[in-house]
Amino acid sequence: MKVRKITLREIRMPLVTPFETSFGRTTARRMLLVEAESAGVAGWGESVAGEGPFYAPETVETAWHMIRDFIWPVLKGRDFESAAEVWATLETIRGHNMAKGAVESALWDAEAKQKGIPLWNLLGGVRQEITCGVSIGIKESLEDLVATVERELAAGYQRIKIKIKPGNDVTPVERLRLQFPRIRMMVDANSAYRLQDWPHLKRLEAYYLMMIEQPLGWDDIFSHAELQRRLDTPICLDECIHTEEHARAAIELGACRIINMKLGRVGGYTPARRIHDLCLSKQVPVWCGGMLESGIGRAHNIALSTLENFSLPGDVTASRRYWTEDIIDPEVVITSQGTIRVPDGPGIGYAPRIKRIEALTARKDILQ
Ligand code: OSB
Ligand code: MG
Repeated sequence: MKVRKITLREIRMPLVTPFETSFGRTTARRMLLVEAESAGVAGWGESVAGEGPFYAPETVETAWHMIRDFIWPVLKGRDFESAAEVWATLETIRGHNMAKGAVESALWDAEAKQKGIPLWNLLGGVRQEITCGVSIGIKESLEDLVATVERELAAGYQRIKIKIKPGNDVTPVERLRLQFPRIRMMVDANSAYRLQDWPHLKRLEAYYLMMIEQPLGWDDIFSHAELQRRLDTPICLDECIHTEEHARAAIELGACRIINMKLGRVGGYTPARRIHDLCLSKQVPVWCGGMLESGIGRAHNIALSTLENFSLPGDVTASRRYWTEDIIDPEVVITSQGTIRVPDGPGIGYAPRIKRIEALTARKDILQ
């Protein structure tokens, strides 16, 4: 597969409701979409880089720069046997996984479309229905939080994750546990605590959490190992895992017992599958995280979630939780059982709504 042309678009979409984490509040998303053309077929990818460097170092702006000035020059004119070869050719570029992941995933979509098969199939997925949980941002009040959880449970979602930060942790967790004694529940701190906070984090253990996601420093695997030794609740790492080497270090050091997988954070399907296989061999479950994606990124998360070791509900949810109108057709919907049925069509299996995408486009660049 020769990559003839890449179209970059930055689109802007307001969120249905603001999303607050320990690192900030998001009211609208700017996202970079990649349309990669190969043999007359268009593959689509989405960079999950944020507006600012607050979850990870990359931003929309750095991803744009990397794709235009470094990734495209490497890919231009190359002829690949398959998308599985793309990631290795980008290895000379250090880091910038979200930029790489956007392009790499678009080429996987293109390859699946060329072969006329669903992307999940090309990836080696094993299921056609994935289980879903929700990630709930920090709320103004406990009443608001309880009402939100009630609504998500009524919609069918199988597990509830709430964002926490110092000063807003034990109280909401206790309140939810009292109200919902039997639900599957977890928390995500997005690196808001230090190791010396461990006695405070230990108080969360009274509430039967499935896991505590990324409590400590975004790049601090070692301290998570220290913390995991002091906790019975499994730690799940998100921000810390950017490479297969990080995953290996985290598992061997005992820094986590579960890994949150994000295509963008690790740089595409090739590294994601390697980390997946490593975790499978070490009996470490993985689940698919989310980054407030548009339908394009959502579709990729659905395909990724079909791999064997995605054995816990992910943060992959219906389009309408975030967008009044998504950019794919059909939109992502969940069943009353809290699952998403994986589409059967070629590639990602959802059609980009080109007119709507163009209407939302704030800037565009064609690389050829
Ligand atoms: O830490 O998982 C995270 C959103 C933005 C940045 C980081 C995270 C999140 C979420 C939202 O938790 C997951 C979703 O897309 O629903
Ligand atoms: Mg997280």
